Amino acid sequence: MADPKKPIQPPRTGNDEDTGVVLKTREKTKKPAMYKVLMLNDDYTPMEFVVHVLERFFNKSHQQATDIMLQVHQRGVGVCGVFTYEVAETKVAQTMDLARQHQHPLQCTIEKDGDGDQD
Ligand code: TYC
Repeated sequence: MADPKKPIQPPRTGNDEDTGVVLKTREKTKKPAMYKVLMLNDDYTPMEFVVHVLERFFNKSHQQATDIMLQVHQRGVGVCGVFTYEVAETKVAQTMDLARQHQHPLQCTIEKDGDGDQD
């Protein structure tokens, strides 16, 4: 139940009007920095292995995975996806671990993306 003697307070805003201290108005809207996972070409990793990695760890369809693999094969580098830092790191580790297990020299790297808030 509401207390009838309690004065009704105006709704608070991001700026702290009670103390005159100006706080940041924008609250909880900051987007996380995003990171591209890049795959690099080499002469030895089989094409089918690269397609498999893209399907398994990057959730690509067979067609999408094939397109990305061919882009890397022809141009030297391609984007597997854009993620938060921790997710990007995990996918790179999963890819490189599986490649190592199969003795393929496949390499991935992380690059900061242009999107997200860059304060
Ligand atoms: N160039 C490799 C070949 O001819 C295929 C390949 C594609 C390797 C993409 C790595 O990231 C890669 N077998």
